Amino acid sequence: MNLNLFDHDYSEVASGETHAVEFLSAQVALLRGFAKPYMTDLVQQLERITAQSPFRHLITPGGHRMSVAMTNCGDWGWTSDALGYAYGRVDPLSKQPWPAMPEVFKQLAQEAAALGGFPGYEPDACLINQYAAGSKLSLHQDLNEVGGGIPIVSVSLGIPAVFLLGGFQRHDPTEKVMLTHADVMVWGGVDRMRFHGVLPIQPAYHSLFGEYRINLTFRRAR
Ligand code: MD3
Ligand code: FE
Repeated sequence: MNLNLFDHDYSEVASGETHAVEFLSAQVALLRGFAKPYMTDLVQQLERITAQSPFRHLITPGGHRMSVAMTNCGDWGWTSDALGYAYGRVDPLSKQPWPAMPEVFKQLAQEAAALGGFPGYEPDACLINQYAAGSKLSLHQDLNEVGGGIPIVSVSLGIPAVFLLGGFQRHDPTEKVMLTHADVMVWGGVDRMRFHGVLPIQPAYHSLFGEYRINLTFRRAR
């Protein structure tokens, strides 16, 4: 795959917001540092969400404990159990609805999506992944959401990760992309069904997030 890392655009959205956008593929946009201005609010809201619905290690249908710990906010939350993967309105741990999606999350996702070429984005789910040293996410496709190429917006926080961007078949070659604190990715349209994953996280320390990497992925579940 040809990563046009030098093909820089400088995009502007309705709000007047501008930011440098690197297109890694036709409809995969990388906005380095885009989450910086939102950081204080993001940290505060993450504390509120995880107090209500704590991070937990899900068991896959194959019986494996995931090394990434997860929680959700929004109308729908992604979970996994022995029966399969699915979106639900209730957190199986707290037995309460998932915490509401904070306005600042919605605003960040919407502005990033617009800069990535997807105006009018209305996510109804946000999966929150917590990586410690050694946590990884094997190559997979995200298949539990509605179709139509509606984008996923990803926000990386804390210690760095090497992200694997693959093709449309499991054994297609992958490209490595370093994702660091406050980087935002938007991927939709033709690129929405690409295989992707995260290599085992190296031990590191971040002043705001300690020994962890947190990744928010905004989605349209329904
Ligand atoms: C897919 N999370 O939760 S998001 C997941 O960093 C997930 O926690 C990863 O995969 C994480 O399902 C990656 C970032 C991402 C960026 C670009 C992509 C996923 C992509 C391009 C194509 C397909
Ligand atoms: Fe994924």
